[in-house]
Amino acid sequence: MRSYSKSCVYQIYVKSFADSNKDGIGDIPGIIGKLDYLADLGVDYLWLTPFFTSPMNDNGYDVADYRRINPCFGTMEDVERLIAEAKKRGILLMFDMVFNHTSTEHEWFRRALAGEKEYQDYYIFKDPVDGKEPTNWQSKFGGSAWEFVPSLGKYYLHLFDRTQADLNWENPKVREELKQVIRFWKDKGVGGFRFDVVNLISKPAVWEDDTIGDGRRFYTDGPHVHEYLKELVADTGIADMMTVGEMSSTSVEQCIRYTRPSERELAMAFSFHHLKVDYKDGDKWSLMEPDFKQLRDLFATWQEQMQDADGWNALFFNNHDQPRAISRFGDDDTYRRESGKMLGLLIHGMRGTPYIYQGEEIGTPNAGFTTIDEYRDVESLNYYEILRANGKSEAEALEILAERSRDNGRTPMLWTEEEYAGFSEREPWLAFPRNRKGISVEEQMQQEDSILAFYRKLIQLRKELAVLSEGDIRFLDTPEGTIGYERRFEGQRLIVLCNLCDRAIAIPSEEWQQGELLLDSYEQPPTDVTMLRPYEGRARVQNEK
Ligand code: TEU
Ligand code: CA
Repeated sequence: MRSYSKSCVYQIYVKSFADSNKDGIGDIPGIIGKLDYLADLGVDYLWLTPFFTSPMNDNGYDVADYRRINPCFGTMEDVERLIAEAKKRGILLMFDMVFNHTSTEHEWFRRALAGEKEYQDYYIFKDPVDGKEPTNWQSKFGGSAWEFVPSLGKYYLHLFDRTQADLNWENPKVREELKQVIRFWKDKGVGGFRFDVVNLISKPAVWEDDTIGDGRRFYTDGPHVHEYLKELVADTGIADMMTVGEMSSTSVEQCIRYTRPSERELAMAFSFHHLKVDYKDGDKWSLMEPDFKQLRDLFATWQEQMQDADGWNALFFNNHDQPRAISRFGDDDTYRRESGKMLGLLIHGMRGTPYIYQGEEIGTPNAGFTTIDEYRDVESLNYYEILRANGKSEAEALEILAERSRDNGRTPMLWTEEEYAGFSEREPWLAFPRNRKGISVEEQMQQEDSILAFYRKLIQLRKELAVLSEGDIRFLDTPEGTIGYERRFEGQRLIVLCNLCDRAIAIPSEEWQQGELLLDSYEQPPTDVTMLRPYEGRARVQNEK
């Protein structure tokens, strides 16, 4: 049994959670003011997106100093107070360690630019090849992954924005510096860590063009990644802490190695294959309806194979990089309540540790932006230009952004129905979702059958029902458009059935309709148990005598 099998993590996008000093930007004191809400929800960990010193070109994922607080978010005193106040309520903090790259404003990079050889070796500087970029690799935010520095006559690698320079993990000094950062925060009482794109840290020994892709196959789950992780974990003593690695374009086999307790790497991993089932030909910027058969098969593969090999999944539909699942896979209008609950049940019923992203628990929809000046995200702004340059009309490009932009998940938290949603008392840095009527914490606190109340129950049940936290999982052969699985533990069986479509679907098996109805995304219990209503999610428990 894992110490975190009964736990639930709540992710806070600091910039958009709660603004205490009325400057339109969420901050650390704002979070302190909401700790009672989070304790009442029942979550065990808070993962905070980066709030360290940063020029904010990628909203803090471009760190200029890992030990200092960006003044727009507060002070070190605020952070220490947050850790202490959370602890009083039985909640631990997880900080976001962005160790694949630093901001180009980091002191190490500045010294590298100034010509200090020692610091040039902290990054990946390469000579031009035939007067051009060393390889044809592409940045994940569009354009080349190499930036030329005329004063040095060299290129540096940046897998993300040009102001996010990739660190050279081959250099033991870099690894030691990063260990010091972990020790620093661990000593402050932080309860866990999230590691940003940590499966990209080990770059290949040979630098070559990618003739079939953007270069990712050379550095994803790279040659020394497991070695580096083991070293980082052992030397900082975090093997038994709550840790999660963000794994970009990874495989089940790799995630087994990252998370199997005997490997002493990480507690769990985020993988993203299930969030690409609406990408046409794997391209995020080509729209397609979600393929629910593929979604079901991906869940089945990841759940069953990780289980069989003693791996552990982080369970999630939403984060700060994703459009809102309720708008993507549910119905954020007519069936908002039913589909919001159903998607919650689908995630929380599985084997792993569930993550809730702020606003998910009240069914926050996509932003609904219709003009380019409403967007803030560097990736969205870059891709808008790329789409336009590739011949898309303004309307087409905006339609794609409305579905795919990361800003969909970054709109400020809807606490109340007031003009500034109780988030701030002035215009926030990013607009609220266009469609927000009836969607607020205040409103849903009053209702017994709200999405919020349902999430509270899901979190509670994981603590009470061993079959949920410890049970084995097996996927059921349910009709297309539905996803079903069973969990089993010590004579108890839990059956979860979810309908992802806007029409009723017949569920043939008698055996799945038996037992006590534990949860239903509809307020009224089913009249015909052999049917799943539109967007219905249903969980039953059976006890074998
Ligand atoms: O994200 C890594 C990442 O590759 C994606 O989620 C990315 O946003 C998407 O693939 C683009 O289509 C992490 C952070 O979560 C993200 O916010 C940062 O921008 C990124 O790393 C760089 O630090
Ligand atoms: Ca503020």
